[in-house]
Amino acid sequence: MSDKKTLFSAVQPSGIPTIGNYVGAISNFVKLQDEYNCIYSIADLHCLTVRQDPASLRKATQELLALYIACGVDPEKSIMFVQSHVPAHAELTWVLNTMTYPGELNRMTQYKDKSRSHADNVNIGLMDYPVLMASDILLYNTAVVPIGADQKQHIELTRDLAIRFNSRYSDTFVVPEPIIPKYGARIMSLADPTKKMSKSDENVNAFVSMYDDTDTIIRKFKRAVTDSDTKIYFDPENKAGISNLLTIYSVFSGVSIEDAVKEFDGKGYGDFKIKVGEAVAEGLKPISDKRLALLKDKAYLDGIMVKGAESAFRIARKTLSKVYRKVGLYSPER
Ligand code: ATP
Ligand code: LTN
Repeated sequence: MSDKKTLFSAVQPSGIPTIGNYVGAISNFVKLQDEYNCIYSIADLHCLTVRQDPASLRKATQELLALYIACGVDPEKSIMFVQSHVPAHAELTWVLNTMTYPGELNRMTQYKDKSRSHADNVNIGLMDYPVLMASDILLYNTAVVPIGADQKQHIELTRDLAIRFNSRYSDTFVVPEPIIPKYGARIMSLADPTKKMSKSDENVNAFVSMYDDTDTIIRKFKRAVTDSDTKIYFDPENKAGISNLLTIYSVFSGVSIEDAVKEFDGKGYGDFKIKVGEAVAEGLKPISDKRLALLKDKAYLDGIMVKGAESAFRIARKTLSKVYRKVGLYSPER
């Protein structure tokens, strides 16, 4: 291992990733690959907190690995692995559970939101979700975690748990920092720009998925909810819909928000929406092509998964052994 700092992040294979996941997280996974030792996980255990169709979950797990690679995560540079392939994640969760208070978990925004949207299945795992996420991060001596804005609260809990453990026992965990992009940390729903774009939204017009084709993408942008004004400028508070489209356009076209505002000065909303759709479709096309090609080579993807799990396992096991020893779990001489 080099002397670069470690970066860890993950996405749940809980459905088809959206351009929100791409802009807020995956595109930054690619950009940060040279600066850090990167470890990217597919958080399948987290998915179980919401009811899943088993066959779809298995398929989404393989597809997410293909998507990481298609977006530019390089298996020669970064470790990619499936969370459930490394048992230390669940094991460290148990230890950290004994140091986490119910009040810390039931005030989490995501827990409150998901308890509302999955009222028929408010399970202990849903509440414990942030402790599993803290374990993911802390096992790898992680310095930085690139995430969208919605996950910031979970990183704060991770930091609290690391500090609590370090002060109760002795210095063990690195206390991680979040990396949240300046623009695009919270891509909003196309149907309701006051809500986060989410892959589990039941309205398919609310999100653009990473697997949508060009016609679907353009149609969804044409229907995007904006406002009754006619001017195009960046003001997330008063013009949430237009500002969201400007952010998406900026990320996909590589033009700054200021330049995009100039480019669309005096143009109508209709033309603007089509241009945003075209920029997104153009950006996603090579990713789609590569993803589909990768999915034809299951042996290649499985090979990367196995290799990734082995590398992750080695690092995670070391941290877990240290933790077990420090809390007083006895280990016999072998
Ligand atoms: P679900 O809708 O199933 O709860 P999710 O998309 O919110 O899932 P993940 O798949 O685990 O959750 O998200 C992976 C990463 O994508 C996280 O870093 C998250 O912050 C980021 N992300 C999710 N939605 C957005 C969004 N609308 N804008 C920016 N980043 C996002
Ligand atoms: N909870 C995250 C996904 C996730 C994650 C992580 C992100 C699971 N483990 C560790 C960063 C680091 C989400 O975005 N919903």
